[in-house]
Amino acid sequence: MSAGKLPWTSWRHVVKLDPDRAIANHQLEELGRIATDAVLIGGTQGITFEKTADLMRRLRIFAPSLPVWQEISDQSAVMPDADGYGIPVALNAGNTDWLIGKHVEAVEQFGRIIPWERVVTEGYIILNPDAAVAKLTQSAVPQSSEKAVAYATAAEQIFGIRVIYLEYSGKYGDPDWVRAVRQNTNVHLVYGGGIDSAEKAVEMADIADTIVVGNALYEKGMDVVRETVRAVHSLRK
Ligand code: 1GP
Repeated sequence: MSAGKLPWTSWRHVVKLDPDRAIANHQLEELGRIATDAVLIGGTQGITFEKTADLMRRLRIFAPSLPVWQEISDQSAVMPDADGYGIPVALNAGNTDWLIGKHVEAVEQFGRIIPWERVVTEGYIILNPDAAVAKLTQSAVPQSSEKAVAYATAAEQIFGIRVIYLEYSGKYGDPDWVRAVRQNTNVHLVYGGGIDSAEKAVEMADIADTIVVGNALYEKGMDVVRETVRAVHSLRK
């Protein structure tokens, strides 16, 4: 964000919806009733304009009160009517396209029409070497929590990034690593990966500012979302 309060700051529980995966209208309706704080539309593979537009349109119809943000991974699928945009910067990408290359291309092409006041930079640290995003970005996955902290500190202090996303996508992460980053930075800390129960949600939400639930919704259904939202909101922070 260019100025003011980051919308992220009040979000404790976010659901990530992948346009490449099927979700029924009644599930979106249910999602609207469960008090998750926001929906983030994003994914790594198979993202097209058509699939993203369909999901966006149905969210507006069936869950009209939910804030819908889009995490942009492909500039051909940008939704003009999203409430805001997360721009991932893959801090540990081996392929610099995902660190700055694609961002420069997008600015060259769309710079004058990008609503910067609705854009948040997400400094991703990819921590699961088996995740699709690790392969796509050819990530150098940190081998120690000290290295993960160094990435986060460099992002915060050198690059001025205010949101760090610890991405374990598909795998439950190590709370000690998340805690180490928490204790050594003042960023808004987002955790995502493998949250499929109230216990895991509480454990990570107790450390991070925002937790993201993705895969479990598709694998286990809406009960997981309900259970994790309730668990997170029972914590004081
Ligand atoms: C993925 O961090 C999110 O980008 C959530 O991870 O799909 O493992 O829940 P899961």
